[in-house]
Amino acid sequence: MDVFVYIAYYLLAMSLSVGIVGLPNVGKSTLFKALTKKAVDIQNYPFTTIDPNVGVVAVPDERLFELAKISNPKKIIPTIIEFIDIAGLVKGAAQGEGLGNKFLANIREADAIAHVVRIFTDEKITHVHNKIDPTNDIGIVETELELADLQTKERRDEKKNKDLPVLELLTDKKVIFILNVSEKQLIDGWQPDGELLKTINGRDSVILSTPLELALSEATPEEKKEYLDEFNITESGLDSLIKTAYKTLDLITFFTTGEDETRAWTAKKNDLIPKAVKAIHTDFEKLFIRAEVINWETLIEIGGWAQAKSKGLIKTVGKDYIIQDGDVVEVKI
Ligand SMILES: Nc1nc2c(ncn2[C@@H]2O[C@H](COP(=O)(O)OP(=O)(O)OP(=O)(O)O)[C@@H](O)[C@H]2O)c(=O)[nH]1
Ligand SMILES: [Mg+2]
Repeated sequence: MDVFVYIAYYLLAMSLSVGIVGLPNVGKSTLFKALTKKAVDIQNYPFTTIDPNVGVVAVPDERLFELAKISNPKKIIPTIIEFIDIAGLVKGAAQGEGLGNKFLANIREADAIAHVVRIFTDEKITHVHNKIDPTNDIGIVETELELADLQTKERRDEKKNKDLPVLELLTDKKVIFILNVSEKQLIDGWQPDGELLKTINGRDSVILSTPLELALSEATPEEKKEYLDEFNITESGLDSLIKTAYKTLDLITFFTTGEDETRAWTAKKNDLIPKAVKAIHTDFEKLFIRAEVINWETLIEIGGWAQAKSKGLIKTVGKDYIIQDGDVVEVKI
């Protein structure tokens, strides 16, 4: 296998994936296009789009750039998250309607679901049920996922094999609702009404306008600032989506830094350090002896690793240390 393809697959295997689902014509592909437009630096990730429906996106993290100021590394590498553009679901998908099975298989592969809900009105863009009704739309998608889970459970029972592993159910996956509003609704400060809030039921949601996100992803930094001011928002909807995905999936970021590269890595909250540093190198989990750890902010305040060391601010930790968000780590093997 071509070495770059290998690296790209390796990175994908390590990253977390979010599947974009929803009814047809709600803006999933427009969102996906915007996400992949802001794809990670091509130099670090040779194939940002391996499959036309899978895109690798950098996780925005200002701390990475602050940290890099200390060591002036040759490379700054963000951590990544993978998004999958899934075909629109129709009623009956669980029975194989539309792209039924392919659709459900794609969702199974994802760690979390981004459920795009159409809020925008546009007579030119057909709504499958000819009516903007977010609560009804969410209900249709969720019913199909529940039906697919029922089939999974039935198949499991049929086999009457108690040793069969408990299959992961689609409805167990974490969901982030993406409420796709028009640019006008965004300016007007649109917010979900009581009925929609009840449907969302405390789960995470992000309000954004996909055509605006597409424009933002193609804009220069100056233009981006102008857009954000015009729409009276502090960050792009995609940035807040990526950050929300992190929160929804209980993920944290830790860093490694040096002259060569300053890099962000993903770990699960409450991971022990040997497990977390496996992201850096698969052998690190086995070979781990101890690590030196300092919070990123403390490191910046003190001005560098050597200064922190002489002041006794670097902790030496063993295998039982739980990695913390914002840790800067040097692993000893
Ligand atoms: N007015 C308006 N049009 C939008 C918006 N988002 C998407 N569209 C348009 O709606 C059409 C469908 O958008 P897509 O992003 O392809 O929708 P999709 O959810 O991927 O649709 P399927 O793949 O068919 O399930 C396109 O013509 C988009 O330009 C929006 O926020 N406002
Ligand atoms: Mg699409």
